[in-house]
Amino acid sequence: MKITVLAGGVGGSRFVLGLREAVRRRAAEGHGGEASPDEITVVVNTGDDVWLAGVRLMPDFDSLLYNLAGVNDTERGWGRAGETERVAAELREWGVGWPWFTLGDLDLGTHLARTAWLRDGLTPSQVGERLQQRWPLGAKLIPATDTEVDTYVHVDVADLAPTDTPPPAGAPTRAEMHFQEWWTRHRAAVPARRFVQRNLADARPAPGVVEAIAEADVVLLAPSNPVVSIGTIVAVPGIREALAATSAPVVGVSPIIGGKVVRGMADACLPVIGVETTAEAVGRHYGARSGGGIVDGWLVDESDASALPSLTEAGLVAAAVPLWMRDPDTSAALAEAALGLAATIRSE
Ligand code: FO1
Repeated sequence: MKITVLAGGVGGSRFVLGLREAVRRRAAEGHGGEASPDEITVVVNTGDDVWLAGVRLMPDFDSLLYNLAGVNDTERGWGRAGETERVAAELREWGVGWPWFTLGDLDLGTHLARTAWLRDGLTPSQVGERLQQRWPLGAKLIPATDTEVDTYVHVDVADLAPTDTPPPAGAPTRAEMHFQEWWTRHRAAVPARRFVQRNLADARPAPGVVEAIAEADVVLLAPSNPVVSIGTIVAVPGIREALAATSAPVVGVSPIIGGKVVRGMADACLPVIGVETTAEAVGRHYGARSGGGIVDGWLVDESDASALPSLTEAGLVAAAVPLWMRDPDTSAALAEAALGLAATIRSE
């Protein structure tokens, strides 16, 4: 079975690890009777990507790469295990990069390799192919687009530098910063007024992305941030259309449980696009494909089971299952539940 997942970094990594575990268990039990082994393709968000200290970072891609390779730092939730920061200390002395953003030595190895290959003329997706050859990941990673569609956050100057002296007449009231500064320096605490993706109009799906969606047997939306991870993937011209057109059932997993974000800062992003921080509101936001949306199925946590009738009314095939991913077993169970809902939809 060909399974294609749209995913961001942190929530996405856990879900994809669970999906890989579920696929491995199915293989051990004989693929559920199917001849061909299951294949996982992950379409990865590139909105978090940033140029910093002269190197190109692709945080969500690297999160998935490191997690699937088993070399990720499990405490911090990003970067490499066993990391050191000798170069980062020097960069701080030189005043290069961001003092609040740590580029570890091992991690810099990845960014230097990526930047060297980009300077040799490779595209980001070709760079990604080379990077993932180093470890047997059990899944294929493709960046959503080869165009640099970095997410920028618009904030009010007044929120950024609170002062009681009124700004000089004509001074700008809005400031724009890269998503990574908003997230790592300000911890999303400065109210975002708008998210803007650079070069979006010129962007096209990276090679293999449309095929991965069109030829899939199942398409899954990981429980990633609906605005700055899933939203930024679907905004790439051609990807929403591919989701609408695929014959595969499309099943999404809510990143919100009981009105709270599972991890990350979806609650700082959803209000910006006028969506309530609830499992139901996000499901409606994605919308049923039968009504022009992007999903057929929607998984919510058991604690949100009361939303099922209205989600069904909105045209979604909804189910309530345990959504917390605490370990490989619970993550694999969630992935199985998503595959199970897809099978139900396909059989309807
Ligand atoms: N997140 C932080 O909170 N602080 C950091 O210093 C930091 C450094 C960093 C370096 C490379 C990288 O790939 C990711 C890094 N992250 C850091 C995490 C990053 O902000 C997240 O992975 C996502 O981009 C946001 O979901």
